[in-house]
Amino acid sequence: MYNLNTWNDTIIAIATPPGVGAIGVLRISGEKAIEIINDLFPSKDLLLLPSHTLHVGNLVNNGSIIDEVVLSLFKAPRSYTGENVVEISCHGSAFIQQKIIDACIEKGARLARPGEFTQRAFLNGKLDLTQAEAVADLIASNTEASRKTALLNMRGGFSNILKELREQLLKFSALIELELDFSQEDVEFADRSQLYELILSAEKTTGELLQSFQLGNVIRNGVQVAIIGKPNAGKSTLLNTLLNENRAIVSDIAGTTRDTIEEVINIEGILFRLIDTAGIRTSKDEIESIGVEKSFEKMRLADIVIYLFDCTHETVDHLLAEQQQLFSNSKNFILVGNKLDMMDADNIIQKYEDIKALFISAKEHTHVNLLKKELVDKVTSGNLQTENVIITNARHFEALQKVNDALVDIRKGMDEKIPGDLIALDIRRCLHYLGEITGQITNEDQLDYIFSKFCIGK
Ligand SMILES: Nc1nc2c(ncn2[C@@H]2O[C@H](COP(=O)(O)OP(=O)(O)OP(=O)(O)O)[C@@H](O)[C@H]2O)c(=O)[nH]1
Ligand SMILES: [Mg+2]
Repeated sequence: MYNLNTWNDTIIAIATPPGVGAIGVLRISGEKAIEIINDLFPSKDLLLLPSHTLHVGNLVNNGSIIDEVVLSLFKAPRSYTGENVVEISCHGSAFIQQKIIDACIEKGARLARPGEFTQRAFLNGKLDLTQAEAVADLIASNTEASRKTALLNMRGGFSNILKELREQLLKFSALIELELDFSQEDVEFADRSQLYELILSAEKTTGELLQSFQLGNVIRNGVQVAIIGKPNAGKSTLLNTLLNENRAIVSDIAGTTRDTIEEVINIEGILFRLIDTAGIRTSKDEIESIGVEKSFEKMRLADIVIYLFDCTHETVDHLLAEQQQLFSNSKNFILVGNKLDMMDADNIIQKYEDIKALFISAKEHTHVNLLKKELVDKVTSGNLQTENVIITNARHFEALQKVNDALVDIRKGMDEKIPGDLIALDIRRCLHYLGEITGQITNEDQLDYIFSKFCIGK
């Protein structure tokens, strides 16, 4: 449980990952941070030295040298947390790092809780809540797209949009509330048509942000792609080719893959979760039948389905029937003919002129790049603009939905010409949810929850 009364303590934690490295970095933050390190650093008086400077020397406790270190000095309020901060770069042994922590605790610091540095940055107004959350996303980012989105939000991309919206709504709510004081005189300070315009444009902004969540989710969690088809179509071969490794067993025995196999690849900065499945057929083999059931299950859950067929065997009629039955109203379905290397190109064009499919050779890697491009296009519909603000956080999504509902209520209320005091109520509701996103309105449980998901040292 976070207790705000303890945020005057000076806290310390290892900032680098656990284990042995060439260098380990510890971070200490709080009112006494510089004093505590100064006590352990005999060669200079840090209290007299300017902020944003580096110092090499020995850390010494009870007369014995712990390590030779480099100190980075940040004096309040010009630091990540807004407090006095010293970063200690020491040799990367876990033992040395622990000795430094012990020495600092002896001098009055305590161990930091997960996310406590970032929480302090938030409490000291260095970051708003969406920016603090973006810090956690940035640390967790594993693709170009997730890095870009998190970085943009950490720099305040999302919060700037919300801030602007909030300021405009505040202005109008102030005017409407002023009217209420003059209710006898029947005046309107708040220009109704301007307010109406504002609400419309705010609805548009929140609508776009809400829509971006789907893409945001994909950027954060990856896109599920199920590879489906009859036995021996070459599904496992395709998985291996996309991964560039022999992950799945390939053989000419129909029914080789019985369980689903999942692997992750990164294409143009987007994370795809590929799922190779058991070939679809009716089988007497109990285990294989369970595998086929699982294939259907994965197909239902997938964001994108690749239906792979063997173009040396498959008939157009069967494909059309399959498409009708399985994918009649799915946009995210890619029909792919495999074993192109076994067929003459003209033959293929003739044979399959009635269907829209991509032809590849999984074994020879032919046109696999086209398939990759198709996957990316499906996700982005041709325009993944990670320069735009994208919502990746379910908490923001939920609160924005409430903001959007409140905006709709304001607009409907105005259409029905309801009294100003009722409009003011809806505006306040809208402001409340906006404030919840950025952290201007928070409760302690919510903060606990958000920061407890960080790692220690951040
Ligand atoms: N010529 C040719 N053979 C291929 C190609 N792709 C796969 N094969 C062969 O087709 C056979 C079946 O390949 P798999 O990848 O095991 O097929 P699968 O769809 O995973 O089959 P199940 O796991 O049984 O459902 C193997 O002998 C592969 O070498 C291709 O592009 N060209
Ligand atoms: Mg297989």
